Amino acid sequence: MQLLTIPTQPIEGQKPGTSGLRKKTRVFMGHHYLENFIQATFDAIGGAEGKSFVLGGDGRYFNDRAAQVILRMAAANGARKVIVGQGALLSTPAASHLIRLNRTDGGIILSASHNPGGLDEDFGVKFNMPNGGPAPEAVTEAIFARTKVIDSYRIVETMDVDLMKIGTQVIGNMEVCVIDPVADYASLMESLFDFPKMRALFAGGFRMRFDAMCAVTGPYATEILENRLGAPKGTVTHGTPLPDFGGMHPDPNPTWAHELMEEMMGPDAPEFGAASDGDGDRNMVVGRGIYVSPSDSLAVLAANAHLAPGYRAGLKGVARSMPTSAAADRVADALGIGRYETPTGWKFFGNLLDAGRATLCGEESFGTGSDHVREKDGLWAVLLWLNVLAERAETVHEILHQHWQSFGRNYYSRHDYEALPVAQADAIMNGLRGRLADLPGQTVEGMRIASADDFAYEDPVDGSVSSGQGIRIAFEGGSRFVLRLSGTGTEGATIRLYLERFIPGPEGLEDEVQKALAPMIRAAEALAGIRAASGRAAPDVVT
Ligand code: VG1
Ligand code: CO
Repeated sequence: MQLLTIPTQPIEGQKPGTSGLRKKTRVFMGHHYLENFIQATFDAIGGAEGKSFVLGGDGRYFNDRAAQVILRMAAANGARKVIVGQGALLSTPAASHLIRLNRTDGGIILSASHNPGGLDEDFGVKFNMPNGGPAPEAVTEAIFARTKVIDSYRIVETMDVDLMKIGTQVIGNMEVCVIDPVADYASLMESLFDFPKMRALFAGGFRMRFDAMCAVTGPYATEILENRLGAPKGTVTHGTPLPDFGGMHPDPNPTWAHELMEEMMGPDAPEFGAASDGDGDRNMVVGRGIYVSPSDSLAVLAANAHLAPGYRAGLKGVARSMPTSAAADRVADALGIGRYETPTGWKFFGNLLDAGRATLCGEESFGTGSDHVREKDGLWAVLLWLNVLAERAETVHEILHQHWQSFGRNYYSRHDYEALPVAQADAIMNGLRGRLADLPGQTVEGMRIASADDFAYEDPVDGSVSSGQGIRIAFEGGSRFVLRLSGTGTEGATIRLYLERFIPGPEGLEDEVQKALAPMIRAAEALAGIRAASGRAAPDVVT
């Protein structure tokens, strides 16, 4: 086996976004592209010498090849040990758990999450810290800085490791431990939730559908729902991870998980439905005939988490990303616990979780999680819902409607304008940004603007500041819209328009969402002019 130092040159654009580096698969497969980024990552964390890591991905095209390259590079950089999921598979939350469980020095997750996979689709790499959470901005900036000056990378020449064989193999002095990707994660779930009660629920005829969207959650959901909780075989659909996700777009929302939505809204719908994304950190939850928005899901889970054994002692606090609706805030206030508003992306929750300030976290983009790991966790959220359903013996419909009666309802929707020309998207954002100071006090669509700003966050734990995190226009009475650019896309620029309208109740809680938001939608167009500037008649995706 030969240790090689390969000369290379910086490659432009290796800047991690909201969640790791995401590019077209062919770009990642390009000459030295992956190698440069991995070497830059090792360099940015002070080298890999003597360190241990977790490695796995969502099974998309190039996952297996990339894993072999990373193993050879880890060995060449002096790593002591790498724990790999069998078949190079690990869901993002399972990887986070394994980092914590084995106290490794971090982990490398191969995924472009909810982006489609395949030779002509997307690939991604993210680095997670020893706490199991995504690298914070200071680290991703350091990685990016290294990619700009890199002149060589280290790799060993050797045969592929057999990643299907459970057990320990070696590359030079480095151990490669291939493990069952599901077992430790399933035990963690069993420690948090009342499995006997949930088993009894299924034994009593409760029906559920879980759509794994041909992505990584399939084996996890099958083991936990069908094998351990006794849900009938076939409860999990699209349960085998495929390199191109079977052509599906593994984004669990009503648009992309339409098969599940049709079943749940149909005549013979099961009681409960759920879906997860490419790497298993997102979730969508649906009841028979009723869709639960992610913001509402976070609020309902915050109000009911104490019903599950792992959260019986109560929550320390609830954190949500800024564009997520304020529904969870009112639950936190009612519980008398802390609440936090962070920029988009899970990396901003890590400090709050580590410091014991927050127990539950959530994002409007179908992400929910807790302090059991340091990533959002799709299956965890579904199991917490199941545990609540088993305890309360009520339907999703009843639980959601009672929640709105108690707390009021935040009508909520996100409108995505995808793959706009970058200059056009920037012009729209800058146009609105330039007028922020003049907006407060003005009236649009009969609503008075209470405040307008570009969100900046000061981390209450380490004092770091992140600015330019989204333009917020708030109206009197608690309604608002938010505009920000996506940091996960691989083509052009995507503008996300987040719309929210608060109705305290008891009247007006049952309206159709887009209808209830119509004044906000008109106000956003009047002020930001997305449709006027882009010529698009409507958003590409509405969630
Ligand atoms: C999107 C979501 C954000 C989420 C991120 C990663 O980012 O809006 O809430 O944390 O994806 O999720 P952006 O910058 O495109 O809006 V995942 O499941 O891709 O790891
Ligand atoms: Co994801």
